[in-house]
Amino acid sequence: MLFDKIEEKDVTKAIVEGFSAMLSEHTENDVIIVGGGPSGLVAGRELAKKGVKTLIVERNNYLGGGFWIGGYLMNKITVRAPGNTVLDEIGVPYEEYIKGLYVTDGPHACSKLIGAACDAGVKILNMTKVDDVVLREKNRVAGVVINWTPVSALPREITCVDPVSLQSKVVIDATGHDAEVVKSLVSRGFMKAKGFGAMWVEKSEDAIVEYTGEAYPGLIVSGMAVSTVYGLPRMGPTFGAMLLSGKKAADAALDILNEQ
Ligand code: 48H
Repeated sequence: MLFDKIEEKDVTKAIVEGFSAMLSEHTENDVIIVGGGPSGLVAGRELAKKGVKTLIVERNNYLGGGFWIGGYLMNKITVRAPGNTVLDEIGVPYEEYIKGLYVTDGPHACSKLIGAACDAGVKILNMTKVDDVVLREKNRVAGVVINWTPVSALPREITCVDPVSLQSKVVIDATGHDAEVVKSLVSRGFMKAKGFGAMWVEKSEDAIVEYTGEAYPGLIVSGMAVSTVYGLPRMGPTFGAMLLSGKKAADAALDILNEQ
């Protein structure tokens, strides 16, 4: 026999015990990042590299969000300088198309970024949808309410399954255009979101990085969610601002953690 002798029950127990230990450990976190797209992955990598206990919650089974493909289902990713510095850091090769605009392969860039976040020590809870927030004194965000995506997603196959909660000192909304965490506060009248603006790449990327930060006590916005909150123009299928917004979101989270 080529393989060691293992029974079915051993395989099941290995999965159950490993998952349960991870989930139990991450009921309390320094930072929870909602959404494992490019901005969430960069933020997670930066924080984990500095020893911050960080969990990414992702509703899909796969991570990467929109970073697998460029526009119009074509799998070339573009990045404007200085966003390419993040590609350099994680060892993704790219070509200069014209001065300041770089092109790389989506699958290579995305899988490297996922690997880099995992290597840094980020833990991932995928197939899990954030449905709501946990609030504390003065309505400060103190965690997220989660459910299995197949239970939570509409149309619901299964009804009447209560969610559970995870606590954290800081939450980062990196859910892209939908700004899902922000939405749960907007629906209660605690904050406002303008909706993302029309496309204007020159204006968009600087503005998104500039506005990345704490948008509500305990809640940082990152990536396209920044555009949705502040009504900033969108940039279309180019990702430099997503990468640098993730870095700035991590810095903002560190500032909050250091103040506590
Ligand atoms: C758990 C969730 C939930 C939820 C969503 O869309 P993303 O790639 O987000 P960003 O901001 O990192 O990058 C945006 C970029 O991909 C893009 O769309 C650009 C640049 N558009 C420009 C333009 O002009 O349109 O990733 C968000 C991730 C996804 O993986 C979602 O599945 C996940 O968040 N997510 N995870 N709970 N409630 N909602």
